[in-house]
Amino acid sequence: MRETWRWFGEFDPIPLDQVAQTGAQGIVSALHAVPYGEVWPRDAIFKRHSEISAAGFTWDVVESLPVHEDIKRGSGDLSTLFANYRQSLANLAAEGIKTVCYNFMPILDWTRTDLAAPMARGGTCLHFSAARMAAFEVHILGHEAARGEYHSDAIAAGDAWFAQSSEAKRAKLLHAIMSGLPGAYDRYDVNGLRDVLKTYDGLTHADLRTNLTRFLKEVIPTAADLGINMCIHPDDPPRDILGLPRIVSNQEDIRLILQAVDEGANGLTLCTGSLGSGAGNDLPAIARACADRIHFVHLRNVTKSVDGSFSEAAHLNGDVDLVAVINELLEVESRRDVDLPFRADHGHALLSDAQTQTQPGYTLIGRLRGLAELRGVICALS
Ligand code: DNO
Repeated sequence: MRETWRWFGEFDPIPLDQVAQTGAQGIVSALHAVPYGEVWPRDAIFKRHSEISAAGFTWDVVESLPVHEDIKRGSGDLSTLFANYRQSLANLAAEGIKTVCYNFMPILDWTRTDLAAPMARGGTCLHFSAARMAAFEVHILGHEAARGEYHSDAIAAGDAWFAQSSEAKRAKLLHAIMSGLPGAYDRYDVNGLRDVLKTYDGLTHADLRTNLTRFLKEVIPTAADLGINMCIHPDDPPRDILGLPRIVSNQEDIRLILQAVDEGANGLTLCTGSLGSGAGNDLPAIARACADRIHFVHLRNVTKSVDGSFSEAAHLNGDVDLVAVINELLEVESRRDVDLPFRADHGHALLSDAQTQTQPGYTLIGRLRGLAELRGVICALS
């Protein structure tokens, strides 16, 4: 398995010469400053690639080439957006970058309610409290119907939290929920979020699936011609949120997507942390079932609670059996004769990490710890 490290370019306070000391060989990066829907210019790709190469790395994966919201909503004439996406793929292929990750989560990317939850022995982790998410949906956004979407314990605890929460705590919660979008993207305030949510009013799971299939039919043939493997990232958390449908949350969802355009170029980012926070998801089984179509791997762990909450755990300490997942992946690699790029996805904020304002979860020491542990597992199993 090929060790990679996510680097946010100009938005990353961790320079590549420090990343080099982690031992990772490849970089996962994106042009975060390009607005969604616009073509990634060839010269900007070249510049990023040169920086990465000059530091002694390969640029192995693009994460992400974002999909414009209009494509997810299926609204209006999408021909320019599809053409732009294809052009970005062509520009990436011309620079030799052949693995492209994306997601199809409406509006938000990953969602947490606490970006610095204290851990027992020091350091902090990212945390999703079903209670606070429920409080946000029900009380702050005013979506009474959301009560039906959460475990009764989470609803009760969320009501109690809201009743005693200060304005500052509510603002902090909004900030945490909005933090999943790296780079220069829109952050919404409560009214802005309400407005953008309205643009998805009435969109069902079936509609979103139709829109994803349409997107795949528009871009996968081009990707295949260019030798690019596309790999969809699962929903995080793998459940509907804010009343928005989500369609990449479990093994059956993934099966439908891979089948919708049944070609190798239509693949999966196996994210053990995102899928791992879904109660019914068996990660080694998903790895086995999707073996031929996994092109990129995020290794991360979570500890789940019955009410739907979860905390990001140390890479080898959570509910997901990462040793078993890695074992499956090593088999996939030998059968397909590929070297799958993986990265230690997220890390705790440990030791001096607290002094550097990184993208949430993308710490130096926490991820280095995760990578080192995973490297040990891979080495032992191989
Ligand atoms: C979170 C990441 C996601 C991922 C996108 C891919 O840390 O795994 O934000 O990059 O969902 O499109």
